[in-house]
Amino acid sequence: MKRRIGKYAVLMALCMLMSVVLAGCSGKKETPAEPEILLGFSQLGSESAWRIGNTRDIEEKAESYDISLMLENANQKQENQIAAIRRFIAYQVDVIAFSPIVEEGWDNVLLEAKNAGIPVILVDRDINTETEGLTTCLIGADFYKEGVMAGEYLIRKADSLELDHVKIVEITGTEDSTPMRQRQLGFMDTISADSRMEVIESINGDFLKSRGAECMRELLDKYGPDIDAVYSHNDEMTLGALPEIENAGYVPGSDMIIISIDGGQEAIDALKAGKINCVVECTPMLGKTLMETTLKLMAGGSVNKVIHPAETYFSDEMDLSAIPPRGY
Ligand code: GZL
Repeated sequence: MKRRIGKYAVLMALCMLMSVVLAGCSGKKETPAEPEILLGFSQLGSESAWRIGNTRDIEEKAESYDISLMLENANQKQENQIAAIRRFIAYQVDVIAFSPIVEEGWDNVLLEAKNAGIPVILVDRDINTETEGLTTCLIGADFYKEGVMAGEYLIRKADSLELDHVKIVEITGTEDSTPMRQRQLGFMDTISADSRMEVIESINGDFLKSRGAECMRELLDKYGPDIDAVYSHNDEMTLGALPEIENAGYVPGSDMIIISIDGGQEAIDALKAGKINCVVECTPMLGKTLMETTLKLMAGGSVNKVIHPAETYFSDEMDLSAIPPRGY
């Protein structure tokens, strides 16, 4: 903030001078422009349509809320996010926001931000720490609930197909990330009481399309026709898996129940085509809430510790024609 006080003093003096001159001419009292708010945002990468949509939305909303945005893309590396946060501190931004790629390993750099007096907003994903007060709030989905919605759908689908046993393969997101941990926990907690359900293997696809394809090939080689259901933690991996299922001679959505999470346009199109049975929504449109929270913090206001967006699911149980364009 010190770095910018000098600049503000000059700016304010110029504004005062201008307003005096103009008032002298027009007789109207001008109020000086509000100093800009500088938000530093560390985005974890560009691994999926969800992430690209999230970045685009944050950039668009920063512009519409007139907040100056310093956005750095970490290309899926935690060390790049830590370095970006240190740059934001050195630049004395007003607020830091970031989407932590994994939950652990943030205490030191967040302590530096705290000591610099810069509030930190978590976007999309959470951190796991014993230290209180490192972050101000979390703006992001209830991933546990997404896992529950996926599990509840599978139970209803098993009922409607009158299945007495459901062998499930799970393709998980990035190891130790909040969505991976919570989507798995919510799903397992929901199906565990149903004796028909059996998870025969869980494999890490890192939220990537290419890894989703590799994982599905491996699972088909191992289990082939024994697979009754695929639970995939994001659309990208699902969209990588679908062609592998078809290449192996199976019909996704019929021979195997396919459940995915995110709700991007391509997955919704596959749902409408009957290749996916259920898509749980996870909105990337967090920019508006991030900007409003930033403005509130800068005005000295208080914010909720956790801010979850409203989310739903889409499935072959409903009229899919009414789903509006997804925007990501
Ligand atoms: C979820 C987000 C996940 C998406 C993936 O909020 O963190 O990361 O589900 C993305 O598509 O890679």
